[in-house]
Amino acid sequence: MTTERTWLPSSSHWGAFRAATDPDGTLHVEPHPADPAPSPLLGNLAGTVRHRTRVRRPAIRRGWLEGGPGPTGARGSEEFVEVSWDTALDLVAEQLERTRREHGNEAIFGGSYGWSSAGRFHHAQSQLHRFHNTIGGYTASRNNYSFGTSQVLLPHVIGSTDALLQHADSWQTIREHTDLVVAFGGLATKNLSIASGGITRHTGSAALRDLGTDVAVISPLADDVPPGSSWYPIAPGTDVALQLGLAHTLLTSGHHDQDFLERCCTGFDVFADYLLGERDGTAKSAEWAAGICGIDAADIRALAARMAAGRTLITVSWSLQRTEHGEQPVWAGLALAAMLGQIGLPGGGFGHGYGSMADIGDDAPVLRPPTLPLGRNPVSTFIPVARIADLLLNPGQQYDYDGQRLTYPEIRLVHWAGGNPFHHHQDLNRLRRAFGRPDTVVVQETHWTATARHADVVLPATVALEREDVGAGRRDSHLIAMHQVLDPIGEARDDYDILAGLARRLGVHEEFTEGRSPREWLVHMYEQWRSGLVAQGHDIPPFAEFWAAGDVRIPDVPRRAPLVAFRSDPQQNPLRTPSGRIELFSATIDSFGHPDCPGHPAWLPARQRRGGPLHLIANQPSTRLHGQGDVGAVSQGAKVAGREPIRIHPQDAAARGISDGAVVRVFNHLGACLAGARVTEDVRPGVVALATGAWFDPQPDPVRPGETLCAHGNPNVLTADVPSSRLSQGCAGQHAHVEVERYDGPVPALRCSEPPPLADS
Ligand SMILES: Nc1nc2c(c(=O)[nH]1)N[C@H]1C(S)=C(S)[C@@H](COP(=O)(O)OP(=O)(O)OC[C@H]3O[C@@H](n4cnc5c(=O)[nH]c(N)nc54)[C@H](O)[C@@H]3O)O[C@H]1N2
Ligand SMILES: Nc1nc2c(c(=O)[nH]1)N[C@H]1C(S)=C(S)[C@@H](COP(=O)(O)OP(=O)(O)OC[C@H]3O[C@@H](n4cnc5c(=O)[nH]c(N)nc54)[C@H](O)[C@@H]3O)O[C@H]1N2
Ligand SMILES: [Mo]
Repeated sequence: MTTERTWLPSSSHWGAFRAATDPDGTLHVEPHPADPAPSPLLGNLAGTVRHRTRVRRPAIRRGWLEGGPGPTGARGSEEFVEVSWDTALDLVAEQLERTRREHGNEAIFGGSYGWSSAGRFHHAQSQLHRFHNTIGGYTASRNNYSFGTSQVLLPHVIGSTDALLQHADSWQTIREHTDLVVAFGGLATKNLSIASGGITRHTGSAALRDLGTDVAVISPLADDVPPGSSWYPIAPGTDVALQLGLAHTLLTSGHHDQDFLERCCTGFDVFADYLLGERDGTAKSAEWAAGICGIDAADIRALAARMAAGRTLITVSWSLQRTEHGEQPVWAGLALAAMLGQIGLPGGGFGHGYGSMADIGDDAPVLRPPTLPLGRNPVSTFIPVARIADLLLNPGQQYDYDGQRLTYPEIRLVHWAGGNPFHHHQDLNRLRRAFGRPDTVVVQETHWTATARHADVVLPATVALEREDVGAGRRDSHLIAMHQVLDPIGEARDDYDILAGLARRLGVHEEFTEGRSPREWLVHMYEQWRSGLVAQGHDIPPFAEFWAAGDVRIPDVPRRAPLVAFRSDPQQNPLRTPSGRIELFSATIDSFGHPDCPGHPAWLPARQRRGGPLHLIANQPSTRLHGQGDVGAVSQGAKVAGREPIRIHPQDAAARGISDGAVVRVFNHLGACLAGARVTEDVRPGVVALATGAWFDPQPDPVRPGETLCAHGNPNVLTADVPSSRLSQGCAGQHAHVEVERYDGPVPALRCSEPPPLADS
């Protein structure tokens, strides 16, 4: 017996969809009809939006409510008291007011990094920034966790990130023109589920399957290898050695493009001297590289010959720069491509992020979707985003960033909306100490995440399905009319509504809201977007028509190819680098004098790393987006004994008496977690893989008195809180060194999948 369901359109970072509810509240989700390969992550939604870990009422940590604001070690371990909205908003407004009066707006950290949800208006991070801009500003964060190291490096060496990311060649162009793709960091199909802001048509996995081009995949994991390609199972963290070995082979066999290097690049002479070992006495030959990266010298030479024989695309995944010295694999990859001389030719040259995100290689138009105006932040203080724990722990301390000497301000109040630092940051035990420092921590969250549990005031936010919005990614085929499908849970409010309530108490309601309801904002943002396109001659329907139809096709706009123009005439179309060309030696970077990022791409052995004999890869999860959806069916279905799966090679498992399905303890000098063993030849010997995103669940170790562990398997208890380098201060969380042992103690029940202890006021 089937009843007629009313399907309403909505969207998420993992794809557009339509949803319907049964009278009993069951949520049904179907992919957008135009999506040829919908993401399996849609399967997490139904179990997530109504999960018992939803925050239902405003809640305040008992110690803060009774003892007032101030530094404390109690965050993350005390019960919460549920209060009325008026009480919660009055108290937060009072602390915002006190903080800016006594310490200045700089003492408010509003950087609030995180992906929140799809939807251009209710994007929590944007709402929060707009709100703080209306009350005098905040200490901000700069760059992202995704490719924050490249965001600092690339402007110095190729003038911008856009040329490589926004204007990347499409899979179609690669299919037509490319003979060989050399993919450092692989081409992980799992990552192609995701595009920030949404994606209506997933075309990446099919394009990869039918590429019809030779692909050489350089990765320690087999799942980064599309069918039909050759796998080079490299030792993690050694790609630069391989890249230099390839470059040395090209140089000594005369396969480098001298004309391109002279016309379009600067500094090749310095790099060539380095390859030949003119100054350090070490030639970066294929034999030298083989000794470091574990790929045979003969295979390296053969790969170099193949690269020189046809149209070659060298691509480096974002994961490689999310490591110590993360600039180097990106810069060395660019140098290698420059030596082949094909940068600016279709399907050739250098790519960054193929296999990292769905919108790299997509052929949908690059067009700015409707946008919420954020205003201006009167405070100029910022941190590079991954320095959050240093900021809170070390006020007054100086540090380097992109050639500047900056000082950490003193933060008194932290306000987070739409992000989960207890998911995204490294060394979570250190982050817990850092979160003990401010006077007040306010978190707007949909769920009782670890970040919400470490707050003083938790304000319950609606999820996207509980409100109206318009959704699209930066490169998307459709703009989606996101209808409201569900009533807000409990007393949850939209972030906009929460912030408008604070704005009213602080006397800036009119500035913040401009007098518009959410629906009026949607119409306003849409019509602004539409009028720009109509002026360019596109036919876009008015809002009411768009809303009724459920989506609108985003018009095709001409693709730009800045590197093509540059290549054809570097004098007329210079890059925005000091020389106007690709910099294989950067006098600017060299002048900063950082040993961890010299003036040309270089092999920098990892700093002495304690921790253990196994190299841990903490990559993106295939079963969810970061921590989002971890309580959903797809993520839960992949757990092993209720813990996050860790993959380990049969040799390493046998040596430790670990069998498939066993609970293991993963540990190093920074922390420990439990995980569920998956014994598989899909990982290189000596490597273990534990994806990010299992909800952090710190508990007393049942076996070792006085120690704690994450009972669930969050790898960020094991990653070191060190920057990629002093140049970029980027996130280096992709790698750690660990030991793994069989765990025979009592397996603690998870606390993260229940709300924390809540009391009534
Ligand atoms: N070890 C290691 N760590 C990493 C990485 C790695 O490779 N290795 N990768 C890093 C990368 S690339 C990234 S991008 C980060 C991602 O880190 P985050 O973006 O912080 O991770 P998410 O889990 O997506 O967090 C978004 C949060 O927003 C909440 N949310 C969703 N919708 C709303 C809403 O409407 N309102 C409010 N108030 N909240 C909402 C969700 O519940 C969720 O908790 O992680 C980084 N961390
Ligand atoms: N399903 C899913 N997809 C996602 C996300 C998600 O959470 N879930 N997150 C999205 C986000 S925010 C981002 S920024 C992108 C990130 O995109 P990436 O950073 O590229 O993704 P990762 O999965 O972290 O890493 C990709 C692969 O790099 C390989 N790798 C790691 N270390 C090394 C090394 O030293 N050498 C070599 N050669 N390979 C190595 C690993 O095998 C890993 O599978 O992913 C996006 N896509
Ligand atoms: Mo990311």
